[in-house]
Amino acid sequence: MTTTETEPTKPRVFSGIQPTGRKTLGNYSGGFRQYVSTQETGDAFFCIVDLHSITVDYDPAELRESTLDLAAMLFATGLDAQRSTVFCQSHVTAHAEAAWLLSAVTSYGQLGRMTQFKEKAEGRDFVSAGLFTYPILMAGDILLYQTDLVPIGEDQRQHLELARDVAERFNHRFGATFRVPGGVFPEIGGRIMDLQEPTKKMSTTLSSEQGAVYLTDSPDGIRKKFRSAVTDSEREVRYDPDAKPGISNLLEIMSVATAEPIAELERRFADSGYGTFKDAVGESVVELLTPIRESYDALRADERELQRLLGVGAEKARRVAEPTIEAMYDRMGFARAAAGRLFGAARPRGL
Ligand code: ATP
Ligand code: LTN
Repeated sequence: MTTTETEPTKPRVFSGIQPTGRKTLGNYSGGFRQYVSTQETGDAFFCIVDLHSITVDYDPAELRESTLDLAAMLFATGLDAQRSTVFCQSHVTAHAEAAWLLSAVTSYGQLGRMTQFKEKAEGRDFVSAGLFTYPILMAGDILLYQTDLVPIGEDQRQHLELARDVAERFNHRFGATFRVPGGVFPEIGGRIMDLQEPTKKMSTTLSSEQGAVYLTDSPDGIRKKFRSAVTDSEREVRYDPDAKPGISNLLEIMSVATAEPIAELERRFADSGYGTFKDAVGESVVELLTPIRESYDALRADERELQRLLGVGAEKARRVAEPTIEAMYDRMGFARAAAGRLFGAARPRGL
């Protein structure tokens, strides 16, 4: 007798990261580090979300460069092109199409409640419509791939919630089309704070030079930033984010860098002054980032190889996104041309 045992399918993993500015230790903690660990367990897609980057003021020449910078950093932090699909959002036109179609099932009121929109719009002379509709594009990114798991930092929780609402509303209105994705958040380091203003998140676009640690900072630059990190007037290394945001942030950072539990770090530094503790945190980050920076420099030097890898990724991504975008058009009632994309294309994965 033959049995046809089907292998359990791996969860589909998807995340996106913007090619703007220099990537920070916060991005490492909530982003890169989680991409590498989820790549081990799932069928993973990582997208350089260049279409998202045009929602705030930007320079076209810089965007081109920082797209390759980010591709090099994704591989330098441990993504393996054999196992993960790394690609650029604008290379797969279904992303822009999905955003428009999903705008029909996205609530204007919910978009207005997004904290990232409010923070980024505040005090600007010009606020683009794209900054407002940004979460719809992100929902499309995720839903096109029938994603199970989305590794992200805490700041993206609200956007993921919106993506889930959009998926459910579409499924309800037009018939089952999307998987409803879940988030993967780090236990420690889901929200790394600014070193100078520890009640605000360390941000690519909003932090000051001294407040953010960049993945390409020099060892001495890193040491200096930690030495001048804002703490409090007590002399106790204790984890208490409400009362001691600066010290708690440093404990989280060191725990991320060394994989040691926070309680153990508290014990180790119980009798040290803040100066000794800050130096130790800085040194642990130097140790974490030095090999990454070296690998980044080597990978970034070969642009053709980076472009080749992104080309391979885009081809795979297009193939995987195609059945979903087709199903979306179909279920929403669009008459499809006989040539080109076929009416009644393959059903999306698992539905
Ligand atoms: P901005 O700071 O301008 O809002 P960003 O750095 O959040 O931009 P991305 O580079 O696209 O935007 O973020 C990539 C990933 O890094 C996301 O999953 C995000 O949640 C995570 N991330 C960003 N900042 C932090 C932080 N301070 N702590 C933990 N995770 C973070
Ligand atoms: N909005 C996210 C970037 C992003 C993303 C995504 C993350 C765009 N599309 C899809 C996860 C899944 C940010 O600002 N960090």
